[in-house]
Amino acid sequence: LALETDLRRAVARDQLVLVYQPQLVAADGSLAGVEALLRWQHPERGTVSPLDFIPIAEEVGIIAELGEWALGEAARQMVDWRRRGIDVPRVAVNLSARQFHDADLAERIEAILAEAGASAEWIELEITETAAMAHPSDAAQALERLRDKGLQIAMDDFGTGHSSLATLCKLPLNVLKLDRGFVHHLPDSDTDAAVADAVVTLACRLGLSVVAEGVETEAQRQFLADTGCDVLQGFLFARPLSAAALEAWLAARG
Ligand code: G
Ligand code: G
Ligand code: MN
Ligand code: NA
Repeated sequence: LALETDLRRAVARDQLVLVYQPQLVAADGSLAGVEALLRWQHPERGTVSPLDFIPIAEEVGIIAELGEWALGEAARQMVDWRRRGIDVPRVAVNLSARQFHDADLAERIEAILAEAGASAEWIELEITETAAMAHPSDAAQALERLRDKGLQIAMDDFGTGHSSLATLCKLPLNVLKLDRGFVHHLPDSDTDAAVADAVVTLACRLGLSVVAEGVETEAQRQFLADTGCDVLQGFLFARPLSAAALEAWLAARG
């Protein structure tokens, strides 16, 4: 497969980039952080979505390399922003289910951050509910080691997987990300409103914060803020932006 061969060379050829989507504090609109999202700039195909190449990377066994590149790049970007006085409090980086099963994940992550000169407190790792629940006791151990090193842990796409609530309560999480599938039909859908409300209540009782993703309308923003979501992310505020475009976006907000 041509794409697979190309992907194996993408890191060495500098074809991967990160884009950054702002996450805003619901209460006052200030910047809570950004989510880093991978893009592959293919010389002939143009920009390839992670939806298309992450599964290939997982299948051919190079997801760790891609994931570690993304973490290192996000960490280097944070160091650069700090040095230049650009205040981005935190960056969220997605982890694939496969990476998550590396026995030495925490040590590798620590080494990547050390090499970049980045602090663990600046980094939030996003893992999907499906990844965490596939092997919950391994997940709990791996997450505990990451949290001990000072990283924040977010459960991505929350509500779409098969969490047993008993298992969820045992995971050392900091954040639940309400899946955008539950946000899309707000505020009209009574069932989605009930889900959003239940997730906020659960998170609050467990001492976690809630990030709502896929916020596209002012009515959704208002509803989610009123419901008690802590942080909001979506096209209403900004699309995923290149580092330079994010800097311009921040400067324009004052
Ligand atoms: O930006 P969006 O279309 O870009 O992302 C699509 C999907 O790809 C999302 O589910 C997102 O979590 C995933 N994704 C984006 N960047 C990364 C990454 O660096 N690593 C992993 N494992 N998944 C990513
Ligand atoms: O699965 P994960 O949450 O990591 O994916 C982030 C994905 O969500 C990316 O593909 C990103 O481009 C997309 N995204 C971000 N904001 C919005 C939004 O407001 N609406 C929609 N439809 N997608 C969004
Ligand atoms: Mn994510
Ligand atoms: Na998500």
